[in-house]
Amino acid sequence: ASKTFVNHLRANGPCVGTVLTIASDVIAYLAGQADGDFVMIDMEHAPLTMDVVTRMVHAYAASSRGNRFPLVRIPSHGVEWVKWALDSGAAGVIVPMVGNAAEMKAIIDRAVYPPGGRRSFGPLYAPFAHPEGAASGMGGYFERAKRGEIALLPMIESKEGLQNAEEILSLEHVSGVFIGPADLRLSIGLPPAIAGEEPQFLDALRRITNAAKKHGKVVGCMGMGEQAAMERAAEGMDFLLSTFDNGAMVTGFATELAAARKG
Ligand code: 3PY
Ligand code: MG
Repeated sequence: ASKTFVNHLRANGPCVGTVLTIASDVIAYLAGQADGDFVMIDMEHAPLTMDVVTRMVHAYAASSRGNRFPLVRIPSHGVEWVKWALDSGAAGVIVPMVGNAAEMKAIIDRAVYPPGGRRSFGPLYAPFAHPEGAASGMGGYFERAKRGEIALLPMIESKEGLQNAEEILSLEHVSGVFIGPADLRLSIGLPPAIAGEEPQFLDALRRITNAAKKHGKVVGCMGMGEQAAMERAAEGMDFLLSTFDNGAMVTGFATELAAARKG
């Protein structure tokens, strides 16, 4: 099987990854040296420009030698975001707040080359995200895209999305789902948090996970810390976001300073 995010999850899941929020290709490169499976470069809740995101995709791909998967979370469904994020050569795109199949079909249109959709061709920067580099050319990228190797991951994180999870996940070209626990909780009347024990929250997670499994799609969520990661994995999730760049830096500094002070 080829090196795609979905194949990697199938062979190695549950997998863990890092949220990158700092506008830095250096940090993306360093993240690739750690033993994670993927990163989510977050344009939704961090003010990253597509220029730095493109360089972050390339830096992570280079330092992980193409064996790990740079995903980009775009800020909205707009065609510019979908196009630029994919044209970076990212292994996949995560699309926030997908509520129903009609919205998902519009996103598929933007993300998939004809005949499946209407994505425009011109992935000038995509070859730099692959170990063969620019020498692989845009044609190599087109073949990869045609084989369905680029993950398209809608987020289900609202009451509406929950109700329509089955129809969203049944669509061709949808690789799986990424659950946004904080927004999902807000939408069902709970305080925002990335984990919780309320029965209605756990039931919502179960319903989305079951919808994904039923349609043979992968499912992921935030899973910060050992306990949350273990719980989500036990619920059948395939990929978990378990660290943030900013939090990891504070923890790293604090741990080393505390050790030095003791020494
Ligand atoms: C949410 O929890 O709503 C998210 O989008 C997680 O990144
Ligand atoms: Mg969210």
